[in-house]
Amino acid sequence: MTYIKPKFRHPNLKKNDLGYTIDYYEGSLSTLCAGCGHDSISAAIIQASYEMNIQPHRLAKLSGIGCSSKTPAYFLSNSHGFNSVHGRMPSVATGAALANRDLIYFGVSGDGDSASIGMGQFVHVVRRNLKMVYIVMNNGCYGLTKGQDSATADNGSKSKAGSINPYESIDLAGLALELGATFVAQSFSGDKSQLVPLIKAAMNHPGFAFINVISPCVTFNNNVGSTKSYDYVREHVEATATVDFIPSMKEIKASYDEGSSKQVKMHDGSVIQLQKLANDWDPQDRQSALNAMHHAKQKGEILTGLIYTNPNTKDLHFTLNTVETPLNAISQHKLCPGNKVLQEINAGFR
Ligand SMILES: Cc1ncc(C[n+]2csc(CCOP(=O)(O)OP(=O)(O)O)c2C)c(N)n1
Ligand code: SF4
Repeated sequence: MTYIKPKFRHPNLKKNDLGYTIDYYEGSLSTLCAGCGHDSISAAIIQASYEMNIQPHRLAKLSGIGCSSKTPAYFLSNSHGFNSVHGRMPSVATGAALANRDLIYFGVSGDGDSASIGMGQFVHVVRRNLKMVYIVMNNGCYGLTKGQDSATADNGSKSKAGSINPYESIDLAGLALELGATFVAQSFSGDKSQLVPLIKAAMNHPGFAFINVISPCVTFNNNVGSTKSYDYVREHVEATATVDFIPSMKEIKASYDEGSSKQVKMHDGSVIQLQKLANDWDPQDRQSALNAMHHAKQKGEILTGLIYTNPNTKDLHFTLNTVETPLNAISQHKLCPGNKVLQEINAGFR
């Protein structure tokens, strides 16, 4: 098999506002199994970045280890990237973001990467409210190491080898909500029309934006009895709302029934337009979002869509009162102002 992607493209491919066609946002040829949900998520990231007119060099992709963490090689090849150690993506993202707040930080992880070895890092990046998009490609197993149950595998779910998972699962979206995340969404790799606007909204969120995407592993966890298989997820998906992301400056064209429609205005004037399916749920009320998640779990449903957001959040840079200029653009004189200034700072602590 060759990993070189053919360069042939239709000459009439549509260009975005920056003059780029969608292939400019692609990566190298995927080496994942044919049908893997992760490839569909990469396609949604490519689509969202193209439609949002993202300058690829303004974005940094970060990941840990796993089939999911390999995907940054398959999207946005013109962006920055750092494939870190298993479960350690959040600390690399924190360091990079604190050094340069001018980039969009896009983290990709797996359920093994985030809910087992990386759990300690995950919870702290949520509570610190680092401004980044954090996507978990959740297949309920360790795909890369041949399909062992992960901590998000549902209690009672059957593995391909026939064993039943005896443990309670960790609900990463619920956990993020409890820890104070201000953007929590859930989706399915097979629902691009929902996933693309969610990714766009997440990229525009001024704090930590979490998207848990159920992403079936066709090789190790797509069997009858698995609750992360394509068939099971399709039968149990329950959307909170249809989602549409309208960038600032764009006219809102769609009209919705009063009562079921909700607009969430973001800091830059863009709007998340939701056509709600559940009347007792308010995406800007954390308690109602938690209730909606608990109800769905009781009914054995997978709640998808934007579950909660607070667009008026303050991120880690605000909390730490950091400088606005990226560290690599600060002059040597300012970074190291000399002994006299150091003495004054030390005197201030006495
Ligand atoms: C420190 C360390 N421990 C264990 C491993 C072995 N390992 C590699 S990937 C992986 C789990 C991958 O599962 P997940 O994050 O869910 O990603 P998937 O492959 O399912 O997309 C494990 C345990 C490792 N690479 N490094
Ligand atoms: S092993 Fe599973 S998660 Fe890994 S590429 Fe194959 S289908 Fe995807």
